[in-house]
Amino acid sequence: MGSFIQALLLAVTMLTATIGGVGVRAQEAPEEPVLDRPPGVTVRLQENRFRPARVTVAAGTTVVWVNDEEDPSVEHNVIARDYRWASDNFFPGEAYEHTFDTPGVYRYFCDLHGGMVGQVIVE
Ligand SMILES: [Cu+2]
Repeated sequence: MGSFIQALLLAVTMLTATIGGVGVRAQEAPEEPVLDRPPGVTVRLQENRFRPARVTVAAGTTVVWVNDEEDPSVEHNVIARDYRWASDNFFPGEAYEHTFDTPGVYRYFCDLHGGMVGQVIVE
């Protein structure tokens, strides 16, 4: 029984260390996860705007939206105007991604901030 409890404690300790490690890394270098991703296009969410607000990409490209607000309490979301895809709300340091396989013009917005709109042109 003693060894079982020891094993359980060890597992909890390792899990806590893992969670703590992820949290620290995300706070110190919020852009790092983006750099680790396969080639794609990044749109930054800053000052309640999408930057750049319009990107043109090849079919099959993954677009990554990164909440880059300085105020850690400012959430955003990314919602297709036709509602075919949508993120949940996400905080600074977090990201949402969507892969565009079909050519066309894809308009989107953040429903938390009026006028926060953008578009992805897929060629
Ligand atoms: Cu927003």
